[in-house]
Amino acid sequence: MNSRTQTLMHNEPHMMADKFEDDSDTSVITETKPKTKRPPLYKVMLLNDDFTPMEFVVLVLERFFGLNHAQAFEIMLTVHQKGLAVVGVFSHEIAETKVAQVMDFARRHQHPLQCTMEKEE
Ligand code: TYC
Repeated sequence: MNSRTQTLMHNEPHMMADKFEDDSDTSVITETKPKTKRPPLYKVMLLNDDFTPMEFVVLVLERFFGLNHAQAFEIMLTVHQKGLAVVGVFSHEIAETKVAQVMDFARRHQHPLQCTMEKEE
């Protein structure tokens, strides 16, 4: 039984005709609560590399993740120093779009910048 299902069983006092067939009164009530499950969220991450210019990463964070210049610079530095950072958390569809936009923008400018997504646990 899980948290969404409650089962109530009840056996009335009874006389059994023989000990192998118990057809006595038994009631079973099962209530199932309708459960709405929230969709999973996905972390979008930027990865560090040795070649993409810092200002290009800042521009990416401003353009595709709606950060102001100070926020963008701070997250760029975190990626530079730690190797990667989560830059946002989104639905699967939005996360996929962000990754595609960043990868396409980097490719068009011939920078090796990598952007990935991962399910949030
Ligand atoms: N490490 C790069 C440099 O020194 C800057 C950089 C930061 C690159 C963040 C990628 O996701 C990145 N030019």
